[in-house]
Amino acid sequence: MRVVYSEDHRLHFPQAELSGGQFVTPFERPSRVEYVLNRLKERQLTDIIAPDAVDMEPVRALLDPGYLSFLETAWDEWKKEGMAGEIIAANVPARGMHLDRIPTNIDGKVGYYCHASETAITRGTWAAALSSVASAQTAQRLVAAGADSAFALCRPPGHHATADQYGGYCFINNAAVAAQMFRTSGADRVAILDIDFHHGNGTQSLFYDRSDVMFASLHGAPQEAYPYYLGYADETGRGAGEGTNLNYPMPFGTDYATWSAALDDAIARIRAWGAEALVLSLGVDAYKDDPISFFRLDSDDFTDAGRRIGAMKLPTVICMEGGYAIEAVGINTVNVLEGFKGA
Ligand code: 7XA
Ligand code: ZN
Repeated sequence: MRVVYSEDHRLHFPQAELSGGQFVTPFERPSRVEYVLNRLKERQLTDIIAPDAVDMEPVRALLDPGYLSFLETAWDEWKKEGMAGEIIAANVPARGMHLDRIPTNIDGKVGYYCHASETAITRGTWAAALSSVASAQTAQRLVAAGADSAFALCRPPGHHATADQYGGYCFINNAAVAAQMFRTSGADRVAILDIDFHHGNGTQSLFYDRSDVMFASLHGAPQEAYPYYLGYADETGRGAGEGTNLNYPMPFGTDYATWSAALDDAIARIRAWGAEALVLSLGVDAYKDDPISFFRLDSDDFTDAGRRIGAMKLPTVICMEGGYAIEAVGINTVNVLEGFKGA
């Protein structure tokens, strides 16, 4: 399986994440990618290429122009305003406030376009986010041209990013852009399967009203887990999209037996719906030792999950999302890829 990856991910390296009332070294850090690359090489998966230049058209087709312009200029505006540190949202429009009037002050704009303040923007965030979505786009083009699958080693990840908000370490929704590109390259029905521990609220929101893209997500129940305010089982889609949104929230301590039963159900629903192409949002933070998650999957379980997903035999783009048990991120990610290929 070809791997697409850009060294420009390193341009996004925040020094701080707001966690537990403290500033800590971000869990989402550049070395995550190094662990995956090292493991790929250990397993002789060395067909690794750099992405083509980003194509903004499919990005613009999905995302709000004001949001894209904000991401592009936020760092310069922040510095011009005399802010000393990294960009961290300190104010957000809360219940009862205007959700439709965008402040001109950068501090106000940051809150408007952000949904979670753990995520910092730095000087290189925009360039890194573009390189990440470029990897997803190149992977999609490879698959559209006939490869059975390709792995986009995206960083920063994307599945929490909506049309106009960043958060959860995500800025541009890489998987959503790949799905949109499958639509324009001829697939009538595209499924996005999200196995990251966290609900893919951004992906859900981007396709919630659409009947041509199915979204299925296995995740920690929102009562207990970030992103907290979306991801319930009764969110099934709206209007034309009714029935094409599938959420599988699961409680603290969920093991592979329960998790894989949900996976099988999602796979059966995607198959029955008639998906012609698949985008896999691959987070490996359902791992038992992940520091910010609470499922109990073991490394071997990721191989089995990859096998089950590969058995769908759909043209598949795999986009990297989360996973923070740093020593195991490479093993677990590559286990999914090997299981997928072995199916
Ligand atoms: O899949 N998403 C992640 O792995 C990011 C989760 C961010 C949690 C931070 C909570 N403040
Ligand atoms: Zn996650």
